[in-house]
Amino acid sequence: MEFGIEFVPNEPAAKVAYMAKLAEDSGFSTVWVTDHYNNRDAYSTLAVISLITNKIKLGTGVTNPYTRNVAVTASSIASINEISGGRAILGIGPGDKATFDAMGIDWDKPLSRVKDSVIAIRAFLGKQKVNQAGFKGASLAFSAGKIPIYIGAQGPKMLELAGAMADGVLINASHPDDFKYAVPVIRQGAENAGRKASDVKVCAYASFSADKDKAKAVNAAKMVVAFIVIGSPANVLERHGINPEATAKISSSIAKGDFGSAITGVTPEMVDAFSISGTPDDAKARIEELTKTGVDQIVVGSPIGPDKERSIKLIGKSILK
Ligand code: F42
Repeated sequence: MEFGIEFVPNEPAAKVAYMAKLAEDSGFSTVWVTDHYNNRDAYSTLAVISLITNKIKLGTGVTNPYTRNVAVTASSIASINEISGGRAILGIGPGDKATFDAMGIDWDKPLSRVKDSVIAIRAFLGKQKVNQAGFKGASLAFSAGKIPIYIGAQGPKMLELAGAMADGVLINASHPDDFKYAVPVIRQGAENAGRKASDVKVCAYASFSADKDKAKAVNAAKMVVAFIVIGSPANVLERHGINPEATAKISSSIAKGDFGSAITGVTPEMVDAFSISGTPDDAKARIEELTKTGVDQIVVGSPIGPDKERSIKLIGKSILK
């Protein structure tokens, strides 16, 4: 099992890069930086991380084809690949509807948009002239090297698309049941496209919270879990037996800005379904289950733990080594 780690650039790049260096020293293989217009810029953050690390791979986790023109995305990730000595990975997904609404962006045909964008970006990275996806002979003026492309996916069609064309898939989920559903869909997509299942790395982009004190770890995860619960489609909540009334209560608390009540509304079942939370031994048990479902990489995502720095060291010492 490989281990990646997610950082949200909601702090200055130097701080995120400090944590990324700690993650590298603790044994993580990949750092994924999220992309939302209202946080620090993902590529600037990755550039700073590139300069203070030596071997950890560096990915956008994930960007999208709506807020950035994909010719610019190709140039940005190629630059990160150059700065880092070939360590870049492009993570791209359809994006986050809530932020698009606020930006006045239409979420038009996300599936085809991701597919066309990946084809165009591969062509840009191969220094070809691009004449699809609305481009009229655009091309990059420099060579980027080989950069893997991972697709962020949850829905069945996006998972199938990832199986058909991506080097990997980043799935926002933490529970084996979600992967028992997703992995066969990805593999079918790969098979239909004449590829091998092993051509597509499956990554569990999981909400993760580790501490020696289980209660502290679980409490730190609750706010993240609350947001996942209210953002999850009905079929996913049903898969985990989550009561719709409990979900509606959390949703209404968050809408009112009453985060205390939202946290109180998060049940142990919700924590179990939507995060990997607890002591390192609890996490190891869950990781073993995920391995059996076909997951290749666990991405340790927010909150990481009640004290991020301490938790990275703890995960490194007790889970990764
Ligand atoms: N989003 C961000 O904006 N920033 C991030 O940093 C970020 C990180 C991240 C990490 C891991 C991860 O898994 C997701 C992440 N996301 C992030 C969210 C990501 O961008 C997507 O929102 C998320 O993966 C959800 O995608 P989805 O697979 O559920 O796809 C949506 C669009 C969906 O509805 N898919 C359907 C499906 O079955 O897969 C298909 C919908 C469809 O077929 N649409 C048709 C089409 O052509 O697109 C059009 C249908 C019509 O009627 O028009």
